[in-house]
Amino acid sequence: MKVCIIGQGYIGLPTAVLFADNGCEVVGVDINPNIINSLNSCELHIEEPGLKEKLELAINNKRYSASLNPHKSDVFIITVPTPNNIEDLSCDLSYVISACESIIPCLEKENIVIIESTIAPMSTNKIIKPIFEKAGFEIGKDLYLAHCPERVLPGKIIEELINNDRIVGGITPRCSNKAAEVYETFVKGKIMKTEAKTAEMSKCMENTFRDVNIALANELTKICSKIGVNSLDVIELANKHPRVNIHSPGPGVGGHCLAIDPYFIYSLAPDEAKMIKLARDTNNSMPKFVVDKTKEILENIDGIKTIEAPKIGILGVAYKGNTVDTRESPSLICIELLKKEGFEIAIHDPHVEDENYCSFEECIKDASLCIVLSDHDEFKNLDYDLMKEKMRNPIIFDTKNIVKNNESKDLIVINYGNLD
Ligand code: SAJ
Repeated sequence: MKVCIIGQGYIGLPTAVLFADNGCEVVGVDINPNIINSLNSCELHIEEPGLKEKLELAINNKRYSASLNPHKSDVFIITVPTPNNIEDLSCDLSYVISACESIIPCLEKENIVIIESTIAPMSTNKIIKPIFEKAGFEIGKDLYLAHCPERVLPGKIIEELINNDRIVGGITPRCSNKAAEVYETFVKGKIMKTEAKTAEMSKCMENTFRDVNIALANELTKICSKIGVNSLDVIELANKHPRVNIHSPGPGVGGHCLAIDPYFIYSLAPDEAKMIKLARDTNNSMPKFVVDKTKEILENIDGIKTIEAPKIGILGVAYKGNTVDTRESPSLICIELLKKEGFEIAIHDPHVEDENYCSFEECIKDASLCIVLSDHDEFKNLDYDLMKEKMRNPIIFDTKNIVKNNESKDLIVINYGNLD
């Protein structure tokens, strides 16, 4: 089977190498020439366990190549980003639309087109289907179109692509059957067939469910910090109940999924989607909460008023642990707010390269406080001795609850459990 995958990011690239790994001839297409050049030289632009080895194998076996243009294939899979439209936060389909238009010259009868990008409910029927009809195809008769949302967690993408159950939403039942056969190539989970609009809503709702649950944990933390209860203990104990699963509070919700997709539903029915919007607002309020708590912590340090602009060391800008991805990262908003408050800011992230970021040692040097904002493995066991030696005031504010309990009285670790 020949497979052409448009978009070689977090989803498109791992999907491409898995098809190649299972005997398919794969072309990975991207509009970014730098990505194409690096992929053809076997270099990754994203960080994902197990991906590099699979890419090397696919290139050596001549089953994978990257290209700026689509090639004739049996199957076309679209994995491009879908941001929010600025005005109303609805789903911006412009990358999906241009990806669909780009494959039209390569399309032949009996081809299968699959949209994996997360899209608002009704998009496949109302916007994507007409693009192919205009090009002369009859969907379900001579071209098969389906929405099959990706559902994998960055950091576990390869494992989850293979083992997760898969939703396949065809425009017609025949479209669903054709798309299901494609995924049978490597998917070990169940392949569940449905309509395109049901698949679209299911995917948006999965991410909304997680966002709402994180908002509940964040709200709990705010309440507990106000009345003097340890919110982390509350979560640990409440989660011992067999039907309770309170999520983890943090500095906010980032990434290209949870911070974006709930708005796709909200913009379609703003009067009804009240809880969904409130959860977004609550999670968006967390960077300000972090900054307010930072100010309170600093106010309690002796002699802090004599420093004009106290230095704060920021540990982590990635939206979550062990990734290079900073899209929608709450850490970036915390940094902006802290700068506006007049603090001197130094930033360190062992995964994210940026000329403005510095080494761990430089970051902590003379700092009155270090704030952990990403749950990278490197931050779980920090060099406490170095911190005690280099920091002006050895205090860590751990917003991700990952810093190991520190026995030493000379270094203070504050997390969401002991904020009061
Ligand atoms: N977060 C919390 N508390 C938690 C869990 C996460 O604050 O208890 C934060 C993270 O730090 C991060 C954000 O939420 O900033 C999102 O991280 P995540 O690990 O929850 O999810 P993503 O965005 O990396 O991946 C999600 C997944 N969706 C669900 O788990 C329902 C993944 O399965 C989807 O495929 C992916 O979105 C996507 O592409 O849509």
